[in-house]
Amino acid sequence: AGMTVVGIRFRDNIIFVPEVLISARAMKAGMAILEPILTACGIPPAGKVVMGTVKGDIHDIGKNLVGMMLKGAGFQVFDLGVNTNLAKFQAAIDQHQPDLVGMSALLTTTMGQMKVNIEAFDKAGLFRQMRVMVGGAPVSPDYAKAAGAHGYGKDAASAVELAMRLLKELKQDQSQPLINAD
Ligand code: B1M
Repeated sequence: AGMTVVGIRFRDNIIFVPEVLISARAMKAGMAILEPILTACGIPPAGKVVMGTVKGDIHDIGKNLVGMMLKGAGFQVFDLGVNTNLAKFQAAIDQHQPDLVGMSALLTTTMGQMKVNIEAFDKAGLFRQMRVMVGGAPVSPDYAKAAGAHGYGKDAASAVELAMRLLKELKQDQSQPLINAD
């Protein structure tokens, strides 16, 4: 709940990156104490997210903020780090079976990698089991749509709202029976 307040204040330009990083550090310290207790209680996470900065790109401040906020909202986050190629995303999807995959890009020269990855996920038939969200300074809602993403996050707070919405839509879709095209 505290990180939700931080996210909203950051979105509204009341606080800035240093304050968010300090809050994230405090949350991490708190989570280190709470995590073993929560695990022992068997409380399931809100959802699972695999995320990374795309191939060729080493910017990670924004991605880390988004990851922190998602953790604060109860998601289990598998962070693949920076310069993440398609094979690494695919291996993590195989291993963790996430509900959501999040991709971040800060360069106009690397954002195209999002489309390449999304097309590969689609080709592999992964959209029955997961949704894709994208973000980063050069990414726009129009680009996200053209790349085939299910959603675009402008900042860390909207990324959490988006993740909640995509998770809800995914669960609704999964509860519908598959229609046989034959
Ligand atoms: Co670089 N860099 N940089 N850089 N850098 C930019 C992005 C740039 C705009 C600076 C400029 O020229 N004005 C420019 C890109 C130009 C372009 O593509 N059009 C640029 C460049 C050119 C480069 C290099 C190529 C420079 C060089 O070597 N010649 C090089 C690239 C290296 C590479 O990646 N291969 C490079 C390197 C670096 C540093 C390593 C020095 C450092 C990164 C350190 C790090 O990340 N650990 C760095 C930095 C810090 C920046 C700027 C100054 C700041 C980026 C940042 O962290 N912003 C940036 C200029 C700028 O943006 N003013 C710049 C703060 C962060 C909180 O915001 O990342 O946008 P942001 O994340 C936001 C949202 O976008 C959103 O939520 C976040 C939180 O609100 N969001 C998501 C992000 N990911 C999301 C994912 C989601 C949802 C929302 O769902 C999954």
